[in-house]
Amino acid sequence: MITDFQSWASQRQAAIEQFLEARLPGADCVPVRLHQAMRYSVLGGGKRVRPLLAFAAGELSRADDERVTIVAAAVELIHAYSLVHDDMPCMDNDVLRRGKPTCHVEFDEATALLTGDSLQTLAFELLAERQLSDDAGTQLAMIKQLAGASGSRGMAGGQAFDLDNVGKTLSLPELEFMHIHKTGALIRAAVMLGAYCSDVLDTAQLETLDHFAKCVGLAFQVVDDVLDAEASTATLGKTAGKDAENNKPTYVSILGIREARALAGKLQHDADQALHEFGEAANRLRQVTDFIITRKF
Ligand code: GRG
Repeated sequence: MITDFQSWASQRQAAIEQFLEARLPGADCVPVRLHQAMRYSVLGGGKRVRPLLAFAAGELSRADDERVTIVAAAVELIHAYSLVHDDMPCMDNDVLRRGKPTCHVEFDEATALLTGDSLQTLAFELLAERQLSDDAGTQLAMIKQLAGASGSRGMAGGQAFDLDNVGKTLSLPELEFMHIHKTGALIRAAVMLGAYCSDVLDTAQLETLDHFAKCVGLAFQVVDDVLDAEASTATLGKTAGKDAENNKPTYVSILGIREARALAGKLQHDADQALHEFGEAANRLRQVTDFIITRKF
């Protein structure tokens, strides 16, 4: 087992890249433009935070690496689809993502729409095509969890709430509600799907892990808001300062930078507390959490 986090993360990021590269339709496969746009939007960029969480949870549950790679890839495809659609003129209207032109800028709007659609369905194809659990019922529950996390009661619902509230003042609980859905649901799914690839954790342990994932999901968003306010476009690889420019309610706009940072620290502490009962077996999850909190982009 690799103990050094940086080596472990690089190895897992490379594994996910290799898997996605092989599993995405080839750039010369008809319809060529759509497949090129899918590959453009997924490959060669991103921190792969959600796959790292799935791998770390898989390590906790001693799951088979091949199975975890598939669920990690599925979650990353949903994430990539959400970024492509979020960047479109009808939503955030952004031109830069992962240091390069957004999908609709590089290709066109119709292609970007179809790219997001196709990445989303490919994610579910992956979850259905191979055995991911020894129990078929568990595998169905995994598919259901990713669908729920992505849909109107998860990420898409959070996005709708976000769009409805541009320019409005939100209370802290309302902001939390939005982010638990928009960003948190997929992060929770990453952790839980990684863990579900084996059956060693009991129901109470899975609930504990879900609580951990909820804290991490919120912490991720708080840090994202701080970075949007403080980091440069060059460092982020996406347009910085968009939240303030678009008059969006964020943890920074409600709490200020200092309090927002303190909240991220508190959420990391809560996440760590949740892992207490797992002892050292959860060290990888602690390391990924630390990476999420201390990231610079
Ligand atoms: C369009 C259905 C639909 C949903 C969009 C997730 C989302 C909902 C929009 C993305 C907009 C955004 C910037 C959200 C803040 C949190 C977030 C998801 C940041 C980007 O994720 P990272 O930092 O990106 O993991 P990389 O590029 O590293 O993968």
